[in-house]
Amino acid sequence: MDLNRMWSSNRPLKKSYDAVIIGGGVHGLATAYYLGKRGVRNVAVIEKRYIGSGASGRNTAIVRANYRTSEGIAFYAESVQLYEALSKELNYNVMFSQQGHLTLGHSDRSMNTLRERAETNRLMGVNSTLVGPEEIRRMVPPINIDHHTRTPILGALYHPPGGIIRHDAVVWGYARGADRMGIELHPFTTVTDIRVEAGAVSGVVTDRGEIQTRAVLNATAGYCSTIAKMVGVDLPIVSHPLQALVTEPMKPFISKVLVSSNLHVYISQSDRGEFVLGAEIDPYSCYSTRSTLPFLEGCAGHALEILPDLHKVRVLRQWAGVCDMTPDFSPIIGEVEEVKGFYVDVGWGTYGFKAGPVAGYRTAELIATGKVPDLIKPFALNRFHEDRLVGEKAAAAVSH
Ligand code: PYC
Repeated sequence: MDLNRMWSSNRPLKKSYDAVIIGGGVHGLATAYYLGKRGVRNVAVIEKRYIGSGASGRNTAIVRANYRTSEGIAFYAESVQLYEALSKELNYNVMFSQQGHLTLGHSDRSMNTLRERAETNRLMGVNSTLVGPEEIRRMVPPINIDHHTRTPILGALYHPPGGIIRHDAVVWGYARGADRMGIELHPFTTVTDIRVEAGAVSGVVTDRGEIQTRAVLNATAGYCSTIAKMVGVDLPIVSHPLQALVTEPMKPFISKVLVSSNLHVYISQSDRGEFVLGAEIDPYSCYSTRSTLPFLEGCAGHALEILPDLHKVRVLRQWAGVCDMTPDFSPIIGEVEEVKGFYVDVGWGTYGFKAGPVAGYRTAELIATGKVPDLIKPFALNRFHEDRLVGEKAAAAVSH
């Protein structure tokens, strides 16, 4: 009997698949799931560790679509729509709590940026408005709107559809859904090389044997450059740690996601009552996922400027993940021009989890049909050679 209740385990690797997905996080699993729904089911998902062990299990589970560029807004808006329907789609409760998302501005400069985002969001049909300090306090009574602080709150970008989700449930739901369609999940399997013949992918070498395939998707986070190098492709990516922490659980205290565009801190309260906090990426590039005391001090200090009543709440746990940053703070999605059959869904910086459904849905469409969906065209790798950047830095408030 298979003791793993969610999906089949310990399957042998087959000699060939129609597609091999490297990375068993939300992006790889969502792509597998939507490939399955399109009838492409001879697919293997290869994951180096356990399912959901990378960025998918390390993020702070914020979902929103209030980006800056028309390309980014359209893309994330579809992701929010897919998230809204996901519990029903997967028949698995992903606990999407659309409680609303406030990006606080503490300077004229940041208020101008938030105003520009509100306008562009509305033009693209995404619900975002600017609100003032009194309205913010009505929504979040414990917030400190005192004007005499170092970083007074001048206003906020309010995005009602934004919220938080149970990130493990999303991963498990997609994994279970893919498994039920016959797609194979292979955790604890390491890809050591990718075979290329006459400019096209021909196979994948793993520590459990070699597989033939004509389609490989690099859906990894943290190590996407290492995988891309296996086919001779250099990605314009620098990896940085991103840290987070969770406190002991409290009674319901805030019912909105709070993000500060100047202090680079974000705070939400989970359904269990814990406060989940994070900060900007660490200022150095490395692959370490060790937690640090300076992060704890800085993040707690910034959070207390916004919510002083948290001062006696105890921190339970810290953790970190690795974020792949691109020069324009947008992802890289599509088939790589130089190597036929090599697809990437990478460069997700600090904004990957919220994009899992749309990235999976559209990447599956690309692999299954060979046609590039309009929504992912702007994120092709060649934009860096063609001067077509999609600048999202101002809307990725924690990636500076
Ligand atoms: O982009 O909303 C975001 C985010 C929150 C935490 C990390 N990134």
